[in-house]
Amino acid sequence: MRVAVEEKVLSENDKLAMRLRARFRAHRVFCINLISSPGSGKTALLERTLAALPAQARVAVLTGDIQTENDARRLARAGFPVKQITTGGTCHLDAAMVEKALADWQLADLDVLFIENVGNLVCPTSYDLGEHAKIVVFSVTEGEDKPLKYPSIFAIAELCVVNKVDLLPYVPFDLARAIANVRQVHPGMEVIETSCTQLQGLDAWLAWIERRRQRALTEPEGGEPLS
Ligand SMILES: Nc1nc2c(ncn2[C@@H]2O[C@H](COP(=O)(O)OP(=O)(O)OP(=O)(O)O)[C@@H](O)[C@H]2O)c(=O)[nH]1
Ligand SMILES: [Mg+2]
Repeated sequence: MRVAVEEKVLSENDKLAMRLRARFRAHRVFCINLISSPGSGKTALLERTLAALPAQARVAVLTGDIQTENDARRLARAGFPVKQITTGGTCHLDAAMVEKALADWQLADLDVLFIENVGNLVCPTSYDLGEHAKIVVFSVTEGEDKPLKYPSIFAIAELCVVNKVDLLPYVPFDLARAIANVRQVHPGMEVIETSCTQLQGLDAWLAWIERRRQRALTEPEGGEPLS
């Protein structure tokens, strides 16, 4: 019974996600969905990303949280449109929440939409938000075994950002083993090492976004090229 209900909820989500994907395509909006454990640095990475962009960049952020508007407040300082989605207990964002949050935004005004999911390495994995790519952020304080313990998100994400590498001298984290574990779950997965405090790896991250955006514009998955 429980399985049947979950399947129904998921398929309803998939329908809404398809609708969102079509809207992103129609307006040439590149959308990425950042997923990680609580505290890995999703908001910090987005703060650094927004700070690196020119003021005229056409970007916006939806940030999900169970409680509080803290992340939206942090991100709004950069001056781009930011909206908090407070789930009130739900451990992931779903496509209905994203659709509702976008209702009073003009997608035609955007080139990139960042979605910061609720801090959780499990539940957000199953919910399509119509994004082009899921990205997993994995910080060096979490232990190098996490890709093996929570393989689904590492299998489905297109990119793994290993964050907080400035802390490597202070934590027992074997970076080479961690990356090997990522690639055991997802052979060939791209990995970018970042430090949001020491501003390391951010150029590679920004370049990845632009490369992936260009790919989305020219070779959309399962559809006509964006016109
Ligand atoms: N040393 C170090 N600290 C970092 C780095 N990135 C983020 N932090 C710190 O880690 C803590 C959590 O960062 P957040 O950006 O709030 O993490 P988050 O993934 O958005 O957390 P949730 O939204 O609660 O899931 C904050 O105190 C950040 O300042 C980093 O690269 N190095
Ligand atoms: Mg956050």
